[in-house]
Amino acid sequence: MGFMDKLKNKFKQNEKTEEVSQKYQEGMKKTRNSFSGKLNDLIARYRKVDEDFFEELEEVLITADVGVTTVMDLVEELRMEVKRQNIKDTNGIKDVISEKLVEIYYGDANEDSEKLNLQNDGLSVILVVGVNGVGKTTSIGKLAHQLKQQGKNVVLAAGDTFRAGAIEQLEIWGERADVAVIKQSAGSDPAAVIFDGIQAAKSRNADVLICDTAGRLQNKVNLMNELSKVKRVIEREIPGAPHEVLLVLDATTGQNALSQAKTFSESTDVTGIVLTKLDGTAKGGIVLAIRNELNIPVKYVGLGEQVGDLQEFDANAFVYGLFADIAIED
Ligand SMILES: Nc1nc2c(ncn2[C@@H]2O[C@H](COP(=O)(O)OP(=O)(O)O)[C@@H](O)[C@H]2O)c(=O)[nH]1
Ligand SMILES: [Mg+2]
Repeated sequence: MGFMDKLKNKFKQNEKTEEVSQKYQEGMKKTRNSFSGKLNDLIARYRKVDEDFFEELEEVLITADVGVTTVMDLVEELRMEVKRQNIKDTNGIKDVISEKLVEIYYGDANEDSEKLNLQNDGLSVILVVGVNGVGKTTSIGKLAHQLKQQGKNVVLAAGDTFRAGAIEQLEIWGERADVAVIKQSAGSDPAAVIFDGIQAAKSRNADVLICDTAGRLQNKVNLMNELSKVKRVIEREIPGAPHEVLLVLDATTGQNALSQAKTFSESTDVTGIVLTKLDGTAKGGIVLAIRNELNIPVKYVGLGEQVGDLQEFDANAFVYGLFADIAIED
């Protein structure tokens, strides 16, 4: 049985994973159409797996934003695997590619590395950072909704006091998810809002506090200082917190997202990535580049604008979403 069939069976085994796999297939339509189209074309033209095939494959992967370093690693692995399995024609190659993509995603990490790090007991604090417009507030809203549905007591802190309408936007999500939103007036000190949020979360015996922040990149030094201050307040109030610092990146910005990740991780300990708008790009390979080149796990992906479109990242569902049409053809 090929790798894609194995994945399909795995999803079929329980309704929940089948549903998740469906979400990925829909959300990754653009990437799949572009990537699979090119790959099919390559396979049809070459038939034989040779050095020219690998070179063109490298190009296809780089066009999908997989990232040069990751592509080199991947194709090297493929060369060895093809030799090991004595694969001569391009027919069997898709299964090998999909399997290697999953392998290269996880590297030495285990499959639980994407799970949100929440305390079993007491308050967990999640700090959400990222530049303007990447989808921080939206993702916080979606996440709050999911956690609430899991029976958790959630509080949100409106730490973006800078952007016009940011507080109201978070309040709308708060109403939708039926969770409390702690705020001050626009322009106030974000660290003071987060401080209030912590006190409110404590007095309400909340399980999770999610902190929104501003993301003006025009003044990088200021932004990083502000985030450090917010983080210090959290650390001081709750030992061991924040339990997660989630960096939100917009998948449609491609390699730019990668450089944002570098900037942020230089000044804050980013514990996980939320990669939004995967549905809006044909270059979803960026997930692999982020994981492999930054060594930060992608914890969530945004596959659309609806509440249910924020999904825990799952490399198997991702790769299946990338190849699903091909697998059905086969
Ligand atoms: N298609 C799509 N749009 C998204 C996704 N996540 C966020 N958005 C949209 O991106 C825009 C900016 O989001 P917002 O949460 O305000 O970004 P923030 O400035 O980082 O807080 C909004 O119009 C969102 O609806 C996603 O996964 N898919
Ligand atoms: Mg916002």
